[in-house]
Amino acid sequence: MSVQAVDFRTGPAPLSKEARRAEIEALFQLPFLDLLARAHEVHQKHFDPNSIQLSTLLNIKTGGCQEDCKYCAQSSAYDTGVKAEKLLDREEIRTAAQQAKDAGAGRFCMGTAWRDLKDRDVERLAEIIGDVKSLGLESCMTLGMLSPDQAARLKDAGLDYYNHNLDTSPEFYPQIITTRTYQDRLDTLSAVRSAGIKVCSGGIIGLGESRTDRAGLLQSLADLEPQPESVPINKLVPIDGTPLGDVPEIDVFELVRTIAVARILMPRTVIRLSAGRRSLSDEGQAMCFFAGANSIFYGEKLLTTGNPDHEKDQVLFAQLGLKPETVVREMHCGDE
Ligand code: SAM
Ligand code: DTB
Ligand code: SF4
Repeated sequence: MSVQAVDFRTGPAPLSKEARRAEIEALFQLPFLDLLARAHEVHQKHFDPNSIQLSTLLNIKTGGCQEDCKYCAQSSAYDTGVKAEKLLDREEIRTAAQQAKDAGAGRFCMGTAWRDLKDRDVERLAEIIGDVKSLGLESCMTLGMLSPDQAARLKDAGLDYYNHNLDTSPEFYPQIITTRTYQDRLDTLSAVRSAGIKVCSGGIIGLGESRTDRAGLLQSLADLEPQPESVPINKLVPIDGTPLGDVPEIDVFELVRTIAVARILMPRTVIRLSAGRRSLSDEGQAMCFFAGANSIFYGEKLLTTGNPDHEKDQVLFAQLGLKPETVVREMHCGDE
């Protein structure tokens, strides 16, 4: 029998990527209730499990995107009925941010259907960030690929978070997007991190990927150093006209498992139950919160599709005893 040599100065050799992937898949394979119990224990240790962070999303530039993301309503490659529009006016965005704040949101997230940020737009976006910050909201933008200089300028303007998703595993990715690479996405995340902006990065489940791909997505996210402050887990919202418009819906237990594994792998990260809540029952959402989700998109619209309205979410919070918080803070336990 061969015995792995251990260097006693450095401890056992770190696991290979393949071995780590196998460990993550083994978490997915735990009996459902055991997995939930483990995830909830981690959640309780790091967060108040009854607190939930609320982010409101506004599409500030709709449609006409040159990328070919197979799930997306805004790609010009597919006929989805979404028309291309101009960047919204500063005043319109400020009004929407004020309304989000009045409704109880703590963060205002702005998205553009762009492949990448153009230098000519940077100063307008900097003004918009200033407006959102002046209302006392956290700011987040998702504008496609960013250069290090652009990220530094957005940081100067006061941007708190940048959202840029890895979407799926590196292996499955080329089946979903061909117009930019996984490495392009990692490069943008690295520019964001170097600029000192907090990283929001997650993915989508229900694209037709395997469980190994879901494990691979979480592995890629958990391997970022440091790990993202925010991880949105989106359940595919099927869009007519896209190549994924009629893929079979993912099982709710698989969504809950994905959130639970994310919570175990990224104990200090705020995990957002993102797109797809309209297709979940209240009980399904409650399981996601128990498994470790502690943030949602709050407000009746995502980018081009619907989301539960404020009133419906407020009823659910009351039923579950969840306290909406503008900022959910990780508790320092000092033992890891
Ligand atoms: N254009 C920018 C980009 O892709 O980086 C920013 C906006 S983009 C719409 C942000 C993310 O939303 C995608 O990466 C994907 O994870 C998620 N998303 C888009 N369409 C979705 C859908 N139909 N269902 C679930 N998630 C979706
Ligand atoms: C994220 O992870 N999910 C949001 C946000 N980041 C930009 C987008 C969800 C989009 C859902 C489909 C739509 O409304 O077009
Ligand atoms: Fe464009 Fe973003 Fe949609 Fe991809 S996800 S097509 S980059 S708007």
